[in-house]
Amino acid sequence: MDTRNKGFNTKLVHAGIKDDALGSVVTPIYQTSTFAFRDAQQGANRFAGKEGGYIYTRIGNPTTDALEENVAQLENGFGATAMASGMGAISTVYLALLSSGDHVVSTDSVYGPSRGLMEKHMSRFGVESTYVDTSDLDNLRRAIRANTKLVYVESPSNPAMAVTDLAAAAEIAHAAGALLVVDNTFASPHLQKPLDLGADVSLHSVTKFINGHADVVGGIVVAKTEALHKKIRAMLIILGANMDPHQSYMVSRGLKTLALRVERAEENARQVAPWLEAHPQVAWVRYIGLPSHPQHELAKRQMTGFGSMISFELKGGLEAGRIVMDNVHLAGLAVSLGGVETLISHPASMTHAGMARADRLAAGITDGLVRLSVGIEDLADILADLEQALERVGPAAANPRS
Ligand code: LCS
Repeated sequence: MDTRNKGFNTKLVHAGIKDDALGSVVTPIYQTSTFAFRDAQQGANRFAGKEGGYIYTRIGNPTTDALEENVAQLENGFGATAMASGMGAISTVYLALLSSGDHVVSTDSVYGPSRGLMEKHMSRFGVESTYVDTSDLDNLRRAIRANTKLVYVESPSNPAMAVTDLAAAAEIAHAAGALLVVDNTFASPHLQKPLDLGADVSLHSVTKFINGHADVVGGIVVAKTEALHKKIRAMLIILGANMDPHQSYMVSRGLKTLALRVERAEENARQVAPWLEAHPQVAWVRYIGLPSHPQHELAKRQMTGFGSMISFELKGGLEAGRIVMDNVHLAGLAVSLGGVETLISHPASMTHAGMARADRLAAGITDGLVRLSVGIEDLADILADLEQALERVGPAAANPRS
């Protein structure tokens, strides 16, 4: 079925599915490393690109193709490339699009390793980078240099929840002759379509909302044009960070319910965020659906929902946050996010521990920031769990920082 002109939910369920001779309703797992040629000439033709067909799973596999076609359609890209992990996707994009002497401007509060890879490793190969709060476009404009080739934005960012105006960032990048790459993991394709807003590349850790069941690690990159898609795919093939067919099958399975899961989790988060904000133990809450969020209006404009990621800090700072994390029972104390289960974590000592403290603080990732990925459980149970953990902190008034 041609799903390109169908609605988002229809694409989620049907896009990319490969028909097979037995009438399988979903794309089967082609768990094979290689594909036999009819004869030597066919092998030579496939390698020369004179004939279609599969060669070798690092180069292409039908199960992975099905997922790639689905996500490319969801975000209106020319094509998508699936990787072994979100970091596999990010490293492939950096290596495909950057060369020695190039400069990158990026969001200061990106996922820690995305920044670590750039500052600690791409720098060894002569790539320069500047990290700024891209939610203020003047910072982005000021950071652009003559050799800026890439603007790399994470919006909403992990875990500061900073939102960047993607259409404006695309204009600034393009005027400077640079490409705009967006890490769309926190929004998911259901809530934000960066390519429609002017970005050249959108990427995801599919470990999060796209797979949604905390049972697979993976990544995917969607490119707007054929030229960019080919460049990224060629780098992936040579780098070898490809997604395995079984992994692709699992992700395709999870993806079908993306909209249902994201909407249900957001329904909960829309209740949890104001509940936390009103709680006497809580110093501040960052949730893009709250009017108190500095980019709430922008998020409303460029996204179709607010999602389910909440950052907050207790009046008792890190010490109080630790008490809550140690006493939740329903919420899992674990990194990762975007699954059906509620998870709680502490970025400063976990996902962003590799960042210099001064950079971390400048990016709004305070020592006491606690991150909550709200799941699809019953709201009453999520709130009761948080309430009993917050009770362990003791009365707010007795706290030195309250
Ligand atoms: N981009 C974002 C926004 C992420 O949050 C992550 C992982 C990645 C990329 C990398 O993806 P991966 O290789 O792990 O599939 N974020 C994590 C987090 O916040 N906790 O654990 C992993």
